[in-house]
Order: sequence, then C-alpha cells, then structure tokens
Amino acid sequence: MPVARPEPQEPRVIAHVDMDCFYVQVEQRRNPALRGQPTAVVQYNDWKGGGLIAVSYEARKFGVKRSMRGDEAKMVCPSINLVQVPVARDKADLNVYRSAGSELVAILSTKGKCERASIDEVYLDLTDAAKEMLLESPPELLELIFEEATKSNILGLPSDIGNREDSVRAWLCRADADYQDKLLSCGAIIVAQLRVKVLEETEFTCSAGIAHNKMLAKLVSGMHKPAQQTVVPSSAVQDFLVSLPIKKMKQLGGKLGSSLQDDLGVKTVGDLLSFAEEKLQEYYGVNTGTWLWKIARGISGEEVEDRLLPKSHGCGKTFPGPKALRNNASVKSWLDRLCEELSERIQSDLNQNKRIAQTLTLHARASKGNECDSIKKFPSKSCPLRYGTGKIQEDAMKLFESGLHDFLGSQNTKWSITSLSVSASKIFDIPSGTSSILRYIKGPNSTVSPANLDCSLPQDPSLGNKLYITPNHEEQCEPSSSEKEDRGKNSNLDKQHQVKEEKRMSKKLTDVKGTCSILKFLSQSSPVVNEKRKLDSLTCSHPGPESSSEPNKAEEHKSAQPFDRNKSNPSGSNSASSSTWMFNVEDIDPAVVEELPPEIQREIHGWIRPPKHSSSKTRGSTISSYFQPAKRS
Ligand code: TTP
Ligand code: CA
Ligand code: CA
Repeated sequence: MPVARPEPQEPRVIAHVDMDCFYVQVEQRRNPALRGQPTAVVQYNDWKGGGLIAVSYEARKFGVKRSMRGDEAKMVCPSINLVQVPVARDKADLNVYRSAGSELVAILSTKGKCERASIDEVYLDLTDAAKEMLLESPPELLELIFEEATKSNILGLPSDIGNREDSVRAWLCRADADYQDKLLSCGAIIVAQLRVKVLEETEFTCSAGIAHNKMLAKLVSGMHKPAQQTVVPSSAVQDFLVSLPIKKMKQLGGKLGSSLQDDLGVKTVGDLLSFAEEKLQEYYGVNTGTWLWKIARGISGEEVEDRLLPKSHGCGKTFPGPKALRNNASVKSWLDRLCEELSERIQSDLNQNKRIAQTLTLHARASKGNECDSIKKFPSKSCPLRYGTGKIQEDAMKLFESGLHDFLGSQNTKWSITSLSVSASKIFDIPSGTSSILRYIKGPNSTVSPANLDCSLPQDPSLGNKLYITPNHEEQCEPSSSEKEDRGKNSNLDKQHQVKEEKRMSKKLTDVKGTCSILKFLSQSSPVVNEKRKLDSLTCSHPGPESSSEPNKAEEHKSAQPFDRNKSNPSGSNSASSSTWMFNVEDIDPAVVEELPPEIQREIHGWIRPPKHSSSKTRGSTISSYFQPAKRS
C-alpha cells in the first residue's frame, strides 16, 4: 500500500521525460525511409498479423491503436508500414531499444539527478540546475528565451489571448512571479534545451512534464505529445487534478483505485477531496489514508532516485489464442529460453556495472478447465536468485510448478498459459570497498572479482533475503588489464555512472545495509559456519564455496545438520584452506573499516577496544550477525 513520503523543505523542480512512439522512432532511425510515414512496430507473432506494440503519430491519425493486431491496422490504414520487432530465441529481442533508451539517459543525466524509470522514460531532479540559472541568468533578464521553451504548454495559462508563444515567453520571464514559479520557468528552459539536445544527438523526439514533484510531472508529460512539454505551476494543480479519473493516478490503477471507486464512489480526484484525512485513514490505514489525502491535493514527497540503470530485468512472452501452452514440457521449453536471456542480461549487468540481482520472480497468466477467463489469478512466485543459466532455469520451473499448484488448488483439471515472464530484481551495486575487504580476508595476493562470484540459493526460504556469494577458486580483485580497456571503451553512460559511483558510494553503503549490505556480501550465512571469537584477538573462519541448492538432496542433508558453535565444521577443517576464509580482526586495515557503514564501524572498534560489557552484544545486530550462523528453522 502506498505511503506518503516526507515533503521537501524547499520547492523542487522535477521533470518526467518520455520518448514519443519510442520503438517506432528507433526503427525510423534505422530505416529513414519510414520517417513521416504511418508505421507501427509489431511483436513477432503470426497470429492475425502480430500485435502492435508501438504506433507512429501519423498512423494514430488513421485510428491505428496499440491494442490492434497487424491485420486490423492494415484495414484502417492500408498504407501502414509494419516493422517486426527483432527476434532472438523465438521471442522479441529488445536490446536495440534498451540501448537507444540509454542514449537518452546519457544526455539527460548531465543536468541533474536522473532516474531511469522505464525503457523510454526518466525522471530528473533539476532543482540545483534551476537554482543556479535563477542566480546567474534569470529568465527575466534574458534578452532571448530559448525558442523551444516558448512552445511549452503552461497549465492554467489562458490559451485564447493573442500569440501563444508570446504569452508563454511573458510567463517564463515574469519579474513578479513567486520563487516557486521562477524555479519552474528555469526548469522549463532547461528541459527544452535538453530535449533539443536529445533530438540533435539521437534524432529522437521526446515529451516532458515539468512540475514540483514526480507525480505531477509524470501526469502531464504525456498530455501534449509528440515533441512538446507541459509545465504545472502550483496555482494550476487543483483545477488540473479535480476532473482527473482516479485510476489515472500512479498506484491507483489497481485494487486500491477500484476500492475507492466501488466502496467510496470516488471517480475523480475531485471526488477524493471531499473526504477528510481521518476518514481515509479509517478505511485504508493511517499511512495510505494520509497518502491519499495528500495526492488529492497534488502533494507528493517522493524523491527522484539516483539510478541510471534499470531497477530490474525482465523477459516475457505471450501466447495468445491457439498458442497457449498446455503442458509442462512446453512451459519448460519456453521458460528455458526466457531464463537464458535473463541470465545473459544479469551476467552482463554484473560484468559491466558490477551489479547483483537478488530475487528471481515468475509471473504467468493462466486459465483452467474450459474457463477462458479464470477468476483466480496465477500467483507470482519468487525465490533468491542463483547465478548461472541452468540454475535459473531450474528454479524458474520450480516456481512455475509451485504457482500452478496454488492456481489449481485441489482441482485436477486442464490448464493453459497465455503469458510467461521471469524477472531479476532487488539489484544492488557491489560496494567499492568490498574488494579491499575480500582482498584483506584472502591475504594481499588473493583477490575476488565480482564476475567470479557464485551466488547460491539457500535452502531455507526464510533466508530468502540473504545473498549467498561464494568466491570461486580463480579470484581477482582488480579488473584485468583487458577488462580495464573494455571499461575504458564504455559508453558515455557508463563513464558517467562510474563518476557518480564514487559520489554515491557512502550513501549506498548505508542504503543497502538492510537487505544486502557489505555484511551480507561478506556473510556466507552458511548452515555450517564455523566461528570462534576472542575479544582481544578475534579469528573467524568461514566455509568457502558451498552450494546449498535445493534440488541437491545430498547437500540438503549436509546443510540440515545442526550447527554447533563449539565444534569445528563438519568437514573437520578449521584451518585456512581453499574453501575457508581466515582473518584476524585486530589486523583490519583502518581504511577498510572506514568504508563500512558507521554502525558497523562502531561495532568493529568496539571489538578492537572492547567496552567493559561487550558480552552484552545482541545476536543479529549488524556485523555480529555475520559472525554468527544464520538461524535455520
Ligand atoms: P510507451 O511510452 O507507453 O508508448 P510509446 O513510446 O510507443 O508512445 P507514446 O508516444 O505514447 O509514449 O511505451 C514505450 C515503448 O514500450 C513502446 O514504443 C513499445 C513498448 N511497449 C510494449 O512493448 N508493450 C506495451 O504494452 C507498451 C505500453 C509499450
Ligand atoms: Ca513513450
Ligand atoms: Ca513510456
């Protein structure tokens, strides 16, 4: 359920930028003969000419819509050009569109905090850039206003008075505007400049919304398309929202929006305004009630995240009509292909960006018996993600079987699957300090490369959030010279990412501590962790590579052995070996400690110079949980 975020003390300037008919533009750039022509991109499928997934604005004039199939589009617009999406593994290969999206991100991220929100959308926090412009070259003192900015659509500005561009220019340059509107004017000029730059450098047009928060910017970015931008001054918010259908609001497209409609009779945001905050809290709980009360008034504190790379990776395929999958063998065959692609993408994310995904999720759409549209949904299922194509395929099939079991319940009936997808999420950056810590752990000559890390699935689902990473035997910490060269050739985006990396790292270390901090990176959390603590000379050993893959019964048996802190591990080895990490806390390099989150630093300092009652340290608190075996049920 959505929750209100604290609002900023100072006004923000936020933009949401969305590419126009994105896949079509990418295809038009590849084949300029398609420019200005009615064109649509069609998903690979021979059923009724395939499904349209992107439609050019020229084709939209004929009434062609995304929901149509190719045959239908030809009927309403006989001159339409239908371009097939590139295909790999018998499914759409979106790589060309993904990298085109990265081009946009590389340009937009030069002006402020940038969040890649989807394949063709970004949010920008332009507050600092707008403040700087207001100080150095405020619009009211400019002789010439950037022309594209004067084409902005300003909500609330009467459109029938004289020349529109003149009145927009006058609005942008008002000397008597309040501080918020002045910042917004600067934001509008900056976004117009960025959009022109995107066009010059990529040949793509995009549209944008500029407002004081993400919610409003997103709501208006598609209001005037293609190739236009829309500005939301605070004074126009109420009138804009009042007639907006409630389902158009972010997070209200689903159950919550339906409940507002069905249970409270709320059809528009205006209807929501008549409910007191307390009333909404009664219905939906304190947090969501407050959130609803605020969004009805255009208030949202949600921040733009500093993220140039996607939040998750997903691969899916639909099986419409007669193509529906009706047995395990055909599901497995498709899941294997989807997982192969997913595996390649997360591996390349790991190699190029040093990012690790933690969760594998399977989604499906299904019907059972003779029902075309089953009431019960196929439940999405997740598990910790293990790197390696075979492991992902194996786990995805198990997730499918588990989902199918829940979907069918006790019924022994026929079923069919009309869509399947797998995704990798909960992605985090490998902290830069990790390599130095691992190097320390293994000794100065032995290092660990993220690319050589093997993540294994824990058997206990209650440990689902833990990351299981074990070093392989050939380990490297610093990138090899060829890797360095490759990275040197990286795109603009990667370079910017690397520059930003340093800046963000201290924040990230703290950010990730809850789920995947450096602790978990270090933590083997293995069922057979061997541990020995001394306050004045602490030595800890951890078993190395140890697969605890669920399907492996022999290992399952081994892992199920109860842990005994006083005994050495079941392999009988308590010494440094290829599979055991040994280190002495006393020898920790202070520079390494400084890279850890503050609370962990305090804890380590506590061990090195233990307080009198250091034995009172509680299990599970920060770093101590690393040294203790994970609880297993
Ligand atoms: P959108 O931004 O929703 O649409 P669009 O860019 O084609 O058109 P608009 O100018 O209205 O923004 O989606 C971006 C791309 O994502 C789109 O070009 C194709 C792809 N896509 C799909 O493959 N399937 C879908 O259901 C949707 C909505 C989009
Ligand atoms: Ca778009
Ligand atoms: Ca979009």
